[in-house]
Amino acid sequence: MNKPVYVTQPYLPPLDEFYPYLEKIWDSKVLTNCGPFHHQLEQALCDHLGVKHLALFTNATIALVTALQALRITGEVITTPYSFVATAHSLLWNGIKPVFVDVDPNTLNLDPAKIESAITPQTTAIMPVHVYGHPCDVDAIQKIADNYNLKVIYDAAHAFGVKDAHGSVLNHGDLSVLSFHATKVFNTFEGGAVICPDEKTKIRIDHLKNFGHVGEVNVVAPGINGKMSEFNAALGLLQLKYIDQAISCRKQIDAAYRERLKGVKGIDCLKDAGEKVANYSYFPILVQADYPLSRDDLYQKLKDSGIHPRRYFYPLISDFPMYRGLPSANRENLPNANAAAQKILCLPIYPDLQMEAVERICHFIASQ
Ligand code: T4K
Repeated sequence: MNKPVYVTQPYLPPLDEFYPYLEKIWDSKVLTNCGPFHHQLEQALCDHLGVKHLALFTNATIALVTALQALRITGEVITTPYSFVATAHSLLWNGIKPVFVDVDPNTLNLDPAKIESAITPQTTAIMPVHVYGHPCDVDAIQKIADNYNLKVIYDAAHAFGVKDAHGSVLNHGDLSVLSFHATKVFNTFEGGAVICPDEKTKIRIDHLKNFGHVGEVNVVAPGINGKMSEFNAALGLLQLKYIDQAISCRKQIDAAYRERLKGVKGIDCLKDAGEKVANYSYFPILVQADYPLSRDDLYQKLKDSGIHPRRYFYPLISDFPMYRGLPSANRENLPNANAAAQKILCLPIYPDLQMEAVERICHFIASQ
C-alpha cells in the first residue's frame, strides 16, 4: 500500500540544523516583538528576493489586511474571484467592497482588458493575484492604475522568488504580499510579508503590525498584532539556505508532468506565463470535456487511490455566501473564472515527491 500523496508537503531542512537557532532563542529569551532573527530574516529576504523593503508578518492574510490599511484604501477594490478566499476577506475586514472582474482564460490572472469597465467613482485600488506564481500583466494593470489614480496591491502569496523581465515580480504595484504558510514554496510554518518600495511605508507597516505602537507610550493607529515570532523567523533563515535546491526539485517535477501528460487527450497543462524565473509552486491541469472522466470524477478516483489533488480554486470566491449577493459576483460577469473553476485540478508537487509517484499519477490519468 503506497503512502498517501498530498497536493503539497512542506520542505523541512535537517532538524539538527535547527537546534543552534533554538539555543540562541533559549539563551536570549527573546521570543517575539521583532527580535534579532526577525531583523536578520527581513534583510536576508530582501537580498534573496531583490526587493528594497520587506516587513515580516504572522501570515499573509493579516499582511493583506494591513497592506490595505497602510495605503488607507476605502470604497471599492477591483479583484479576482479566482483565488483563495483570503484575498477578498482582507477587503471585507477593512469594510471595503470587492468588485470581481473576470480572469484571462490562458493565465487565470485578472484580465486587464476587463478592469476599466468595472471602475466607479468609489474605486480606490486594484488587488490582482499572481495565481500559481504566474505573473499578472503588470504593465497593463499599472497603466490603468496610473490613468485612474488607483493603488495596486498584489496578492503575491504564490510568487516567492518569481522574476519577470523587470526583475522580482514583487516590485510591481504599490505593495505586494507573500505567504510563507506550510503549503508554500518557502515556509516559516505560518508567515507572510509585505514588500514595500520605500522606507516610509515600511515604517508605517511596522507600526500597524505592532498595535500602532510608536515607542512605549505612543499609539498612532488602530494597528493589529501581525508580528512574526523569533521561532518562525529562525525557521525562515534555515529554509532560505535550501530554497534553491527545493525549487530545482520542483522544476524537475514540473518538467516530468509536462512530458508525461503531453499526449493525454482532454488534459491541458496550464502554460507557464513566460516568466524568466518561475517557482513551480503548483501544477495545475485543466480537465477538458473530451477527457473520459469529469474533473470531479478524476479528482475522486485519484483520492480513492491515495493521491490527493486539490481543486484550487473551486468554488470561486464570488460563489461563497458572503460574496454571492454582490452584482459583480454574477456568474455571467465571470465566464472565464467559472469555466476554469469547473476544470481545474492541482496535482501534487513538492520537493520530496518521488518521480515514481509522478509516473504513477500520470499513468493513472492517462489510463482512464
Ligand atoms: N492569498 C492567496 C492567493 C493564497 O493562496 C493564500 C493562502 C492566502 C492569500 C493567505 O495566506 P496565509 O494567510 O495562509 O499565509 C491552503 C493554505 O492554508 C493556504 O495558505 C493557501 N493559500 C491555500 C491555497 O491552501 P488548504 O485549506 O487547502 O490547506 P490544507 O490544510 O488542506 O493543506 C493542503 C495539503 O497540504 C494537505 O492535504 C496536506 C499538506 N499539508 C498541509 C499542512 C497545513 C502538510 O503536509 N503539512 C501541513 O502543515 O489551504
